Amino acid sequence: MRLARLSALAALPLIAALGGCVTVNGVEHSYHPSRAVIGDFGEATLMNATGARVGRAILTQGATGLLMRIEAEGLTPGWHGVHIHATGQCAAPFTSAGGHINHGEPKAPHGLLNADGPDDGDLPNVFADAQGRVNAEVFTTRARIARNGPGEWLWDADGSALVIHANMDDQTSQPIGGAGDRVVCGVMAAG
Ligand SMILES: [Cu+2]
Repeated sequence: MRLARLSALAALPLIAALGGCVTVNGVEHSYHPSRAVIGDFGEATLMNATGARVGRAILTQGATGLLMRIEAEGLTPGWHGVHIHATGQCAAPFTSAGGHINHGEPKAPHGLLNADGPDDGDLPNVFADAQGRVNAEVFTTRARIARNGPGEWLWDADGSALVIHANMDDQTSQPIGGAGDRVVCGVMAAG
């Protein structure tokens, strides 16, 4: 019993030392560029080409990427390409939103299924039901709203926009996978 107590006491400095190590690692971890601090939120009001509100996107920062919930209506039933565009301006026909965010060096071609891609703005397609409604969540490791972490920072000087296209993105062909016109656009902003 006495020996056990001594052992336990002897172990205390070791536990403290281990704790210190964990803390040190934790501090290093928090500065590691491959992880973001969780907790930042953002949103985008989604507009169609006539300027009507057709939905919203809710952005939530995760440790390794950005989760985006997309709720929209009034779309053509079927698959639609969705991308993060480089400029936070949504004046119809939404060319004001610029090209896709693609700040990598060297810049990568478009397409989640492109052997040399994807670019940073690429996202999976979303599906509009028979009533033209979309409810989806997409996740990307190539964009962030946290100040530090993986991916391109969406709160840069000219902002960013979420764009839904008329057609499905084939995730391979240039420049936008055949996704066609920009039918919905939302300026993304900190929440
Ligand atoms: Cu696009």
